Amino acid sequence: MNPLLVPGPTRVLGVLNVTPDSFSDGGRHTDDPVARGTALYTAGADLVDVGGESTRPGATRVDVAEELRRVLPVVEGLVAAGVPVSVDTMRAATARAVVEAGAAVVNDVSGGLADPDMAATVAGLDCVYVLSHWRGFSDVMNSLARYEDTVAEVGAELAERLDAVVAAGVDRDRIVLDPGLGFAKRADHDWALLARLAELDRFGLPLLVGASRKRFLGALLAGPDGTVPPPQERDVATAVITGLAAERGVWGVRVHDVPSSVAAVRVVRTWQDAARVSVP
Ligand code: PMM
Repeated sequence: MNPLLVPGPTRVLGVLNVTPDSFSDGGRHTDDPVARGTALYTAGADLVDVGGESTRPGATRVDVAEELRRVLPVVEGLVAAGVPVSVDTMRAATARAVVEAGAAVVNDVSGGLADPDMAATVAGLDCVYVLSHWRGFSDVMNSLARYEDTVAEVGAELAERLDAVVAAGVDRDRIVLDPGLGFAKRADHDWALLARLAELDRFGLPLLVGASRKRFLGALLAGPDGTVPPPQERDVATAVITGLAAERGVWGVRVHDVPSSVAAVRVVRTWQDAARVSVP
């Protein structure tokens, strides 16, 4: 089994967006992304998730050359510093280049749908593959947020993608599933998926949850006058979700604020350990 997937405490993936336009930290970390990524690792992240293309609603796409120009030097720098790296990309060419540069995880928010070559490419690479639920690119995804039964449909669509990716040659035992919170989902869809996460356990695969600072938390925390707090003020709510997800046994959480989620995972682990010993 890939060492990253050996059962253990919930992994914390620290977000490192190397983009000028990501919704919560776009443009803030472009000065010295390797230093920022190394700091996330030092703060307790198990992996640093490097992304060169914003997936925020309405974002426009960058081409593969630009994506590689943004992420490859950062991956190389982090790998050289001994930091385990995941790369957030929907492109097969980028996935290949970053894994060849030492990245351990390909985090594809499109579940292989955005690039028809992704699954076959990942099949030939030595990496973990995060397969997320997705229905369409950022410019159209909000119009695709229609469900009769969100959890059942997301589960069925994940099952379809899982079959396709496995048929293309990716070993099932290196796949992580992600419900894709916020991707073609409204707040009530996101909450339903979190509340019924256990229904995704039927795949017998590790789960990743990416709730960090997302719109549904902004809506949750809106003031009485409807003012929505900025993404940076949603970290406490994010850490609570990390704790609940850890308690449920998810494999990983993808977060912007690493220390608060590391603390949440540690609380849950210590609580669970204490429940197993008898103290006089
Ligand atoms: N969300 C974002 C980007 N990448 N990857 C996974 N696996 N799951 C997610 O929920 C996810 C992701 C969205 O936003 P950001 O990078 O702008 O925070």
